[in-house]
Amino acid sequence: MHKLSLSQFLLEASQKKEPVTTELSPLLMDIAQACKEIALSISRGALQGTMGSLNAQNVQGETQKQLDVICNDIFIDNTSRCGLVAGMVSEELADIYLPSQPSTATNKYLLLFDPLDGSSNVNVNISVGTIFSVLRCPADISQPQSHDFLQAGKHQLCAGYALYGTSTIFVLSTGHGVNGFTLDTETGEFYLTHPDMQIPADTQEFAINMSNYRFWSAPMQEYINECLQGETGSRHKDFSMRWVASMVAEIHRILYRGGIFMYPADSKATHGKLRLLYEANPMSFIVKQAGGASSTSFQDILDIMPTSIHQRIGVVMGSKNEVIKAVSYQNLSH
Ligand code: AHM
Ligand code: MG
Repeated sequence: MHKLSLSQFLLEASQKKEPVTTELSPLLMDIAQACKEIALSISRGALQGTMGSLNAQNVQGETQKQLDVICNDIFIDNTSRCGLVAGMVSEELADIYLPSQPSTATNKYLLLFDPLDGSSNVNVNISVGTIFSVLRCPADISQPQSHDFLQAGKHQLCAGYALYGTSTIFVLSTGHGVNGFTLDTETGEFYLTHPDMQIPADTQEFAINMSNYRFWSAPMQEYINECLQGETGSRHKDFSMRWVASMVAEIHRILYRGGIFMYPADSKATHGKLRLLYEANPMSFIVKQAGGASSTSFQDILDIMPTSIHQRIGVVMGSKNEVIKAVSYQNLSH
């Protein structure tokens, strides 16, 4: 069986005259390399003595794990080299990061990432991931500042994630659909295994942290109540529920077989839990490219004009018709 490697895939995209993919290819190969190294580091966690927490908190006030910091360093090391990145935003860094060698490329990019999403799962051997987003660096800016990163998600040039699960899968969109590549641990190459991923428009599976029920808005409670009533309720169909507490695993499952993923803003987390620039936006870009939808319940996530680099947001995303349905409860309440 002929297998198409990630580098061959990017070359073919260049031949099809996809300018963004062509320009970003060196950076995408560096990101893929970072993800391979992160996969290795995570898999060796207990053996290399890196499973613990640090006596430190990140800018979100969350306790950092040793692996959060290690994965952040791996990601920065690998992506600073190609000379295309003018600046970075990471979940693990309070401020923006500028590579020590300023980019001299004509077209420069901004890289935003969560190096180890779902890291509370890492000690218990459950899937975690890396999420990334690429924006254009404004013209004539070689040393970007925080405000240069505050661009609506619809302006992303590229987004992707790596899922470290039973195998390592790298999923990518440069605005021409969504493709998934599996790491062959024998050759060290990613190969195309999930071409043109499409999210089914309808679903009978939802993902939400039910323990937050009492904090949700009345429309969100009502939506979930009706899912739980199943065949006997107004939805006339039974639903199943999943919650991995690892957004990358959740979204990957939805890309594969449909579903709706929700982490709404509520009375406990009034701005939501997930971060707009390096969690909600890249995942929304991928979900939309795969035919799905994403919303805060009030607004399309990709239309939001960010106000700060670590901004949080409520999230409802996945199968298009189910997202429309979930958001409609909110609208009915007005
Ligand atoms: P993190 O970036 O600190 O790992 O937090 C994000 C994660 C998501 O992957 C997941 O959807 C969510 O937090 C789980 O939250 P909870 O533990 O409240 O269920
Ligand atoms: Mg995260």
